[in-house]
Amino acid sequence: EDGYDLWLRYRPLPAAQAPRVGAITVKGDSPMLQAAATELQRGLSGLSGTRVALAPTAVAGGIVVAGARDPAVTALKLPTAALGEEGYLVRAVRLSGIPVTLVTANSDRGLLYGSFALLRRLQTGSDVAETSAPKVRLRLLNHWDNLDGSVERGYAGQSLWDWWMLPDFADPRYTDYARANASIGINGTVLNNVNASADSLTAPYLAKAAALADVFRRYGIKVYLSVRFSAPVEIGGLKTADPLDPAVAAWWRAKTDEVYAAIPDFGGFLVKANSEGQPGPRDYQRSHADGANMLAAAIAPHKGLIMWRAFVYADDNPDDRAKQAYADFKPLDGKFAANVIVQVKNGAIDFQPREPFHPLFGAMPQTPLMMEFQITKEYLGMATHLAWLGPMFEETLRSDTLQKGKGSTVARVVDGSLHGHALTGMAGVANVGRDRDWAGSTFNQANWFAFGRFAWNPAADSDTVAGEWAAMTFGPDPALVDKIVGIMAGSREAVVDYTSPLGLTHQMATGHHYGPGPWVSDLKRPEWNPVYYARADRQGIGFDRTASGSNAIAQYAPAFARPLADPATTPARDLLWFHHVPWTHRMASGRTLWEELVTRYNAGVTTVAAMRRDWAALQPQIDADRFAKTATFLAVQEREARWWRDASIAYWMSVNGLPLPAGAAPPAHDLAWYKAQSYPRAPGHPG
Ligand code: BDP
Repeated sequence: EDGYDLWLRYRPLPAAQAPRVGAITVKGDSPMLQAAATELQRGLSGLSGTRVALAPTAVAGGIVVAGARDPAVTALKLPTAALGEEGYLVRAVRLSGIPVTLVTANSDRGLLYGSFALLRRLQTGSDVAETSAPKVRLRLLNHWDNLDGSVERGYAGQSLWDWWMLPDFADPRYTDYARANASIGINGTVLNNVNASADSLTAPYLAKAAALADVFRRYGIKVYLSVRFSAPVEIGGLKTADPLDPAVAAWWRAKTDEVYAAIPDFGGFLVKANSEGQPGPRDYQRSHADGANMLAAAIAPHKGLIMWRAFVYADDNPDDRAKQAYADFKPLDGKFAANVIVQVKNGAIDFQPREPFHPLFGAMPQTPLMMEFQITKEYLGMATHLAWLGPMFEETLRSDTLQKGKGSTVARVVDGSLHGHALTGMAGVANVGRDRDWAGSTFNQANWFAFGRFAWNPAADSDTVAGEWAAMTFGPDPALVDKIVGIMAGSREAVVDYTSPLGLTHQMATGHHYGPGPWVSDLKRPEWNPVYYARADRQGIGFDRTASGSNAIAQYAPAFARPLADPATTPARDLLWFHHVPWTHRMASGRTLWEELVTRYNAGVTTVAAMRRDWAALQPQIDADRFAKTATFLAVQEREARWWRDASIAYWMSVNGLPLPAGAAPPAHDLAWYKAQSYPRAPGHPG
């Protein structure tokens, strides 16, 4: 058990639960249906412990995969219209008189998803009946993979894509990657880093991307590329990339035609422009809409899409970093072409362990917005720390923007229902690489799984998703699943607590973002420094985003902003995100802010220690390799949670001059020791 099989392990179920399947009948032989048949055979044979045969016609007690237009299925008058293009229905029926489990859908893709759903239901010991359709149209992984094989913010080894050997050799692993994605409904993948090299648009690299598309197609996965805005200059020989220059537009039209000649079902382009040094339309005094619309016009004849990122903050803009994306994009509402979707990170800064939802959600009613979550744990302990992100996805998606009254949740912005958009999407920055276990740790696999489940249904429930994953990954024993879900449930909150409690943010060390660095103040741009975010001095701590400060709260709906104007009505978890308060500020708990802060740091450490104990108790029930690796990682995490806590407390004491609250353990070392820690060649860090 090295984790390679992910949640598609298909180990024999206990006799009482093992499926007894007559045979599998798949009506149709498209490549996608062949993929469904192969998966069902593999899964059912594994779960039942005996080889299950494929049969041309339905047998009693068998499984039948058949489209909704199949006459035998039509005769059943099932509610298939509501399934749309990608949904499925799984149900026990009598098909032409024969009792079978039917998987039906309006498309081959729906049948593939239904087949995976049936397997999931069996793996989790659930009743097989299920009807489901995705609420979001684009469910995409974003790979931050470079053409040299490195992965920006990747902690699971080199890129999966062997660009050197492509297009000739398609590693069998690409198929397993596609299977895993299809099993959770992911229907597209952006192959390369948003900090893109123009080379990915040259003929040799398009041929390589086409070879990947050929593998992914039968799993319903479309290929997309990140593009560099200045590509017309870098690989096209033009003097400018000005989006309003006709020669530039013509170059992109020709390039797009070339892309579609290589990949007829290509999905579209993802663009990071005028952000962190990337080129973009602002270089030519044009707006983000000018840039996006020029690309949109080039790709529209092919029915392709432009995903334009809103992750922008400028080095010459002295305003609060948290306000800058809204300031740039809100005025462009209604100005984007119909095939543009604006991709917005979950929070306004940058994938921190906790951020309030991004103020753009709900604020651009005329523009489709897609969610961007980070699955790879850049700021949450990289590969080693166990941080289950389900609660983070859930917290953001359930946040009520109040933009159209109560119930205007971020989930309803993302699924398009709030403002009536059909173009909807969710992107997750991938956490996979060439490590045998794909994600660097067993529990990181859960975050990939969760992303797919939440993209399918933004109203999903974190504990339920954790339970599914745990049953599929470790076996369906309910007692075991409960314990694993228990370990996962509080893990992200623990990371928040030991790194950045009570709304603190961006407190990590420079560059690689691993380990504590609250003292860092010497970086070129003010908003790259942790001290910019904490604003701590002898009197108090926190970033004033009310009217007396940056007034970032005014970017939210008035009803949402109102309670945030006052520390007393601001949720404790976001206090220092919105307010600068005295160390002596009295919290609802009765403790002073300083006491509360130290309490939270400690709570983070205590939770990790408990997770570690709970995991140790599961040893008899978990296979040796996966048990041992997780146990080791939890030991690392406990050590590093203490390090984060102690370094942070030592630093705050140097700033506030206060004694340690009664009962708190003093830091293990002095501040100088923490400041002196180095991180030789930490992974995932560009440059
Ligand atoms: C930040 C990462 C950086 C990415 C950037 C982005 O540190 O490596 O390039 O986000 O999303 O979180 O573009």
